[in-house]
Amino acid sequence: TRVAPNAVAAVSEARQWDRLMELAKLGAITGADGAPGVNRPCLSPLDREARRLLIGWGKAIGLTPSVDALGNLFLRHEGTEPGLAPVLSGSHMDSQPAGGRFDGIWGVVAALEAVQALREAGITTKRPIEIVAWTNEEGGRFAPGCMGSMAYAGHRPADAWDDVTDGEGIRFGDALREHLAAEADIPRRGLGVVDGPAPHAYLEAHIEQGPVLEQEGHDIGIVTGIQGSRWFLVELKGESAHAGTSPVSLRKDAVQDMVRAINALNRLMEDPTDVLRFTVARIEVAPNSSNSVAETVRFTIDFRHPDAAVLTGRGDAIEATIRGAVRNCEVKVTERFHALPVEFAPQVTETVARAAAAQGLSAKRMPSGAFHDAQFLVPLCPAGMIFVPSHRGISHNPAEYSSPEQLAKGARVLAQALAELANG
Ligand code: HGY
Ligand code: MN
Ligand code: MN
Ligand code: MN
Repeated sequence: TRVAPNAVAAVSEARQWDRLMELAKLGAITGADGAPGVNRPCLSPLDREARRLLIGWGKAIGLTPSVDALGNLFLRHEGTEPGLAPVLSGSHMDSQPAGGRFDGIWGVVAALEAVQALREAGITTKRPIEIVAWTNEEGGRFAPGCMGSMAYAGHRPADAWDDVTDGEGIRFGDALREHLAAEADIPRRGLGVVDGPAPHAYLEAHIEQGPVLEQEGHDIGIVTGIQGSRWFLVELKGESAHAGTSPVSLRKDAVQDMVRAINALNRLMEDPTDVLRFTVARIEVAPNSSNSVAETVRFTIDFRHPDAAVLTGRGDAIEATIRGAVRNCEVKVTERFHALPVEFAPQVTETVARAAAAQGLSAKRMPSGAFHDAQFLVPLCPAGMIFVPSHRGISHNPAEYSSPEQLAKGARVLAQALAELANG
């Protein structure tokens, strides 16, 4: 850690920003009010182009790329003791359909920036450091999210999601096979703790995606943990009918039953303290015609809470609440994601706190409302996260913004923390 100051100094604000802007061209979209965002789905050609850019930058400084069976991408910085368990640092490169230029991808670019700074400062680390880009963190194209990190951690079998389809009916298993074939030139590696030892530690840099750090004027978030999340898919099957002739009393109207179900769920999820998060944001209706009564509806539920008892209690009541509210349709409820709340290890959070303090940065300990791949590393090794401010807390929106300076401060804390963890 004594050597870290020159690594910190070697972090380049401009190089990190330029790389992020280069990556932001891949899948660039324009949001409301002209906001520059990205739509870079996992396992897409755009995703592969972004990965090729990253691999090129990594190889240029002597890092070794590899890919595992879920397509998780690693760039390895060798340690002086190569046999030791590595320190892992990274995030995800896939984005929301109307995503921002920083969610996930900054954590991968920051890890590269930190490792590059260490190497340029001539700092060797006892342990290897591996930069990781996890497959499908967002769950936007294929639900659920965090497939890459869940499979790496042995939390679910690697083929658990092969039959999940995207909006065009493409199977995840097929998209993954095509992706791996397109990256056949990159060396293969085993799948995490399924095929090998656990990492020594994991540290993920990520934008806050909330308003706290900016509102309170802090540079760094020392993330203490992540709340729990549960995702459900609800499928209602009624009967299509003529909007003009069919009597309402005889209808099996899937949209009307969806409204009844959501109203009942809103009552179940009431929380005057506004801690609980309940979101319905993806709805598919068929036949989706203005004058045919809806035959089927599929809608998603995203339910989150920091308290495991509430996550279980209210989450387990979701299906019965829907069945009690629906009048005329058949109901099918499938749970697609269940991530328990996690607390990060003091060994990592204190390393982050010390680095921020050493660099004279204002830091705040805070939980994460967003889920992250780090959630699935917690059972394997000491894990933690570093946040930087998000302008007005906007994320999962093209207007998402963090400044070059804010991102550079995060990368400097990451560089110092990685230097310490990789020599521990
Ligand atoms: O939804 C989430 O919390 C993550 O940002 N994908
Ligand atoms: Mn993210
Ligand atoms: Mn996200
Ligand atoms: Mn994440």
